[in-house]
Order: sequence, then C-alpha cells, then structure tokens
Amino acid sequence: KDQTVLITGASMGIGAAIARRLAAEKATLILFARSGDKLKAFSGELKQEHEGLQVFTTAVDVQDHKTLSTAVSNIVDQLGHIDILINNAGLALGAPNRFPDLKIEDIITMTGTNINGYMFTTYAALNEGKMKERGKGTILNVTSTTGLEVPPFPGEAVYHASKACQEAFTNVLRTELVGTDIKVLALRPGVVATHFHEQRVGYNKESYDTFMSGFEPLIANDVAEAAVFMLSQKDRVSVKAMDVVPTAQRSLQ
Ligand code: NJP
Repeated sequence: KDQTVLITGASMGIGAAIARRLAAEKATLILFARSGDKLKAFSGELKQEHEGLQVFTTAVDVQDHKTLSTAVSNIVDQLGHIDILINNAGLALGAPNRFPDLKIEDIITMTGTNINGYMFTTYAALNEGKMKERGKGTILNVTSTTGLEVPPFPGEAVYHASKACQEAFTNVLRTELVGTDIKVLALRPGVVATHFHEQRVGYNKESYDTFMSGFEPLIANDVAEAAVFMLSQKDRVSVKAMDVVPTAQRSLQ
C-alpha cells in the first residue's frame, strides 16, 4: 500500500499481472517496456478499474542504460524515490535451435535484456531511485527455475545461462546490501502460459503445442500472487527465494 513500484516488462505476461495485482493494493506504478503504446493502453485500463490510481509509463529498452537512468530520474523528480523494483523484462529467443544455430542478434538481445537489463535497472533503482541513499527498499528479481535446474532444456543454452547469471547477481547483491533494509529476492517461475513461449519457439505453432501438451502450465496471475506474498512480508522478513511451478512440470524433464 502507498508504495512506489517500478516494474520492467510490464506491458504483458507476468509483469502486467503483477502490476494488476499491485494496482488493487493501491501502489503507485511505474511501468517500463519497449512498447510505449501497449503500456499506455494498459495504464488506461488500470486507471479505469481503480479510481485515483497513479500510473507512470515510459517506453524503455532495459538494454539501454542511458535511457533507463534518465527515465528513472524523471520519475523520481515527481515521486521522490522508488520503494520496490521488480526486474522482470526478459526473453528466450530461438529455441528449439541449438547454440551454434542461434542468430547472433538473438544472443545479444537475450544477454542484453536478461543480464545487462537486470543489472542496469537495479543500478538505476539503487542510485537514481534513491534506494541506496535511503538504505531501504525491495528488489525482486523474476528469475527462473531454469537458472538452477539440472538437466536443463536443450536449445536454451543462452537463456539458461542468463537466468543462472541473474541468480548469482541476486545472491551477491544481497550479501553486499547486508546492514541496510534493502531486501533482494528471487522469484522463480516454472512454465507460465504467456507470450514468452511464442518467441521461445520462434513462433512455430506446432512446437508450441508440443511444448505445452501433457500438463497444465501456470497463468501469469499465479506468479503475481507469489510476488504479492513476497512483497507483503514484514520489514524483518525476507522470503529470499520462491519457486512457483506447475504441479505437473516434471513431465517436461
Ligand atoms: O514474458 P512475456 P513473461 N526492454 O513475453 C518486455 C521469466 N520467466 O511475462 O518490450 C524492456 O509475456 C516485453 O514488452 P516489450 C522470463 O524470463 C517466464 O512470461 O514491449 N522490456 C513484455 O512486457 C521473464 O524474465 C517463464 O516487448 C522488455 C515482457 O518483457 C519474466 O518471467 C518461465 C525487453 C515479457 O513478457 C517475464 O516473462 C520462467 C527489453 N529489452 C521465467 N524485452 C514462462 N513464461 O514460462 C522484453 O522460468 N521486454
């Protein structure tokens, strides 16, 4: 309640579901994604559903640290600081292609978004967003069970590596921030039915249907509920990490 929350990748999927849940909790929302039009339409919807809700949207590619820090500075000029950062913008491009068959541009976009993007956004929240100065806040990284899982899915070398990198970043950052009241948390979804998988399989309907067959995936709101649980703990409680997976996801391995 009354918290200022920055969510990346908020135009659809898990990020939008978290925004929707936090709108109901009366948070002030700062929504970033590359598509400014989608964000505007989504913000209009949320404002119609929740009278008095404050929503700020900016078209930001999290790979671009300059635009990112300017966007955070501009918003902090109006709102004062950021209480909660939800690092969520992410993608897996190219599966089921094996590593040498990936396009170099896809490798650059995946690492740029999933690795640099999480780091740049965290940097902006801690500095321009004043978390470091205030010694207070929460950084919730939407990572993945794939960052830890053995055996991983073939065709996902870069994506899994980027998610493992997010886990390492989360853990080291948490230790660096010991002594402050800044929580650093990892929320690890399993398979969630979102737009993510359409890109993941380079959108081939047949491989999408095969991937999703035989079990019921999560929906984005299942992950949003877990995020709200993690964010609604008392100051002294950090739910450091949480895995939220479909009950039948084992069938994929
Ligand atoms: O994906 P999707 P999810 N800069 O495609 C934005 C993780 N995860 O919600 O930029 C800024 O529906 C994009 O908007 P736009 C996954 O790794 C998922 O499923 O306009 N924004 C959109 O709003 C990721 O970290 C599953 O195209 C960028 C959003 O990101 C997170 O969950 C399983 C951007 C993506 O929405 C959300 O994924 C798992 C950029 N460079 C982990 N690139 C799963 N779905 O099964 C993309 O283990 N966006």
